[in-house]
Amino acid sequence: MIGNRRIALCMFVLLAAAAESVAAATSPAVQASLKAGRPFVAGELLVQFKPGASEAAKAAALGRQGAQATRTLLGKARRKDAKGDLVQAQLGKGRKVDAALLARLAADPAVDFVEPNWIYRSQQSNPDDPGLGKLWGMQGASTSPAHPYGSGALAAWNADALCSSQVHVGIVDEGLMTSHPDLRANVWVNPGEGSRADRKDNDGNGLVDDIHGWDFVGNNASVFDSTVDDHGTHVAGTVAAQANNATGVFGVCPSARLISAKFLGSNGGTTAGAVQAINYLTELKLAKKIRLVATNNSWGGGGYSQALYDAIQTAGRANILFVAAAGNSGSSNDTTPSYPASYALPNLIAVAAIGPSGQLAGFSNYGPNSVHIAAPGVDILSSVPTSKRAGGYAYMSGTSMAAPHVTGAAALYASLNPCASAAQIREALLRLAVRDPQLTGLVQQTRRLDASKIRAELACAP
Ligand SMILES: [Ca+2]
Ligand SMILES: [Ca+2]
Ligand SMILES: [Ca+2]
Ligand SMILES: [Ca+2]
Repeated sequence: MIGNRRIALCMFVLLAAAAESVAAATSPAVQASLKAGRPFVAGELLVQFKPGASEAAKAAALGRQGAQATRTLLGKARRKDAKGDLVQAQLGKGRKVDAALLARLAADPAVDFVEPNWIYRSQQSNPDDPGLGKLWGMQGASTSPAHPYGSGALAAWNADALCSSQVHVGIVDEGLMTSHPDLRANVWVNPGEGSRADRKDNDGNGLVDDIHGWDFVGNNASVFDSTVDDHGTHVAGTVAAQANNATGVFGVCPSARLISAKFLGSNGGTTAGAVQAINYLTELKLAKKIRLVATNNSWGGGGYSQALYDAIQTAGRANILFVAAAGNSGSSNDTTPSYPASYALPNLIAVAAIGPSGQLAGFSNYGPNSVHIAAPGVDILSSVPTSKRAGGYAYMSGTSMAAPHVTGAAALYASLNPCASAAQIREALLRLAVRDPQLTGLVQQTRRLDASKIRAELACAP
């Protein structure tokens, strides 16, 4: 049996656009911004009409795309240049702003150009999530509020080094609460199944209605079943809880898409479940060409398994990083291996937990040869289900909570470096880590996670 180990779990309820194929008519810069997942107001457009376009032609152009003008931002008569009306428009219900819609509208003879209504933030501003002051793991030495041993994810946010919604992460764990108010915007929807269950395996992968992932414990599509999915929901929140939604907390990569591969139930999980869960995610990536860059694996305790080793290695060949909690036995993985953290594979990062003092947590496994990095894992506030329907927040501690800080950082790096391989992401996270003498003899090269310096740095091959 593989049991997810966690300790000191105290509950504190605090508070309750994928780009399609792009036509040439949309500006390449707008396409690139869409692709990068830059935020915009849902359903809103800015439309620049040509100077000669009649009122009827303008209304017809919008109407054909299910849109209507809500106001004129700049009328032709008042303009100093030779352009026509600049209009703000609203899409009808059920329509969304994407590259295809922009291209269709831009191709209309009445239209000069069209773009999303981008959302800007003042630089150096914090997200408005009320939990910010309690998220020591997200703070950094130079942020406000500051925490010297936090991951520095907030500093990356402040520097506009933003997470992309094109990046996907697999949560191999319990299930996760897909309706949680701080997660639901980032829960993956399988494009091959659509958002509505129809009891058909529409994408032909052998799993009926795997809309948000799959439950390998119950062998069914419901990846959230009850409050027993609190650990998976908590881990998911640290990776990618939504930021700047005036709600709760936020994750290290707060726009990344979360795919649930549930294999831990109330009695833990098994090698069979873990292998299926990991292979499911690898197959999804290969079949659907989604940018699934990492899996989070906050579990351990089983014996050595060649089958599990093979599954992780296969994921690596598909450029999926495997982020593993080092274990909560307070022992050395160098002398007593803890699986899966101790599999020596190039796509695996084993993560130890530090507390707010920067010291290794008493429960955390360690190993200067086999544990690669440390990250915040004590008194970590994140999302949980408080009932079948209600989402809340709770503090948890464990290497289970440290690993998702690293997984989120991997997703953030991949957001800013879209051509990075798993090996390059791993190398970058280890290179950018802070060397902390408190971790001497405990963690390889005394590394502690530092997401504050994650930036675009890799060019894509031409
Ligand atoms: Ca399916
Ligand atoms: Ca279906
Ligand atoms: Ca289920
Ligand atoms: Ca939030």
